[in-house]
Amino acid sequence: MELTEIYENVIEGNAPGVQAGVKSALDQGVAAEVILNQALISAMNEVGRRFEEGEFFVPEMLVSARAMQAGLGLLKPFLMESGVKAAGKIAIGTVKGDLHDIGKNLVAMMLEGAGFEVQDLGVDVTPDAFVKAAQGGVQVIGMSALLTTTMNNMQSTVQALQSAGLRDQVKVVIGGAPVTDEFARKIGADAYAPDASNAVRTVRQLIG
Ligand code: B12
Repeated sequence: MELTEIYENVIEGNAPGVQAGVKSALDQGVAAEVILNQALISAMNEVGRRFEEGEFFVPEMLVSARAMQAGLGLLKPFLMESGVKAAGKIAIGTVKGDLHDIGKNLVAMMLEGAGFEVQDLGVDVTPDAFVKAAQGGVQVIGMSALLTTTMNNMQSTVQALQSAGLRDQVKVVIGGAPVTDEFARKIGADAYAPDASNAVRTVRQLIG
């Protein structure tokens, strides 16, 4: 079965294997969301578990991440449901000190597919860079953090927006594995979303 094969290939860091599996699953009519959730994301969860257990180290995590991204590239056109256009502008980035970008890229991709104009600020984004983006006229600032040590930089960004007098002009939405709804409220963000499809729904609500 393709899904198990894709899952195994992500864990082994076999990018060509992942791509072949994704192509073949798509050819067989397996939905892109199913491939994403049941093969790619669940494999990354297992990679995280193995890292935690000391079975995997950073190099293994990295090759798995590359293999996942190779698969994600093929899913992109299928995940980007077309239709509604120009729903608004959002700038998204991974906060300062944090290099994890798979989730952020996925959220950016889904937002684009939903008709938003997305400015991707990349990784290791300083509060200042978020402020500059807000000055550029986006309606929403999206922040991603995967580390408990970097999630506090979300708060620094909210404060920087405040100091720059921009807090009332932009909505702030945050996400990433360690982030919660409660944390979002605590740091003065407008919203939290647990995954990419909820991110689209949340941003729509914030703007609408
Ligand atoms: C892949 C990976 C890496 C790769 C990243 C490659 C890349 N290009 O992104 C590499 C190897 C570089 C890496 C490095 C490190 N990592 Co790492 N990594 C992971 C891993 C296995 C998977 C993350 C991932 O991509 N998941 C898949 C995506 C799709 O999920 P996601 O990011 O959560 O995103 C979803 C949602 O959270 C949400 N979302 C995400 N962003 C946003 C933003 C907005 C606005 C919204 C609304 C929603 C949203 O939507 C997404 C889609 O559904 C996790 C384990 C895990 N289970 O999370 C560890 C993990 C995050 N890493 C960890 C650690 C410790 C590190 C290192 C410190 C290791 C080291 N000793 O060097 C470094 C830190 C480097 C740095 N400065 O950032 C720990 C963090 C522990 C902690 N509590 O802080 C984890 C949890 C592993 C573990 N179990 O211990 N890592």
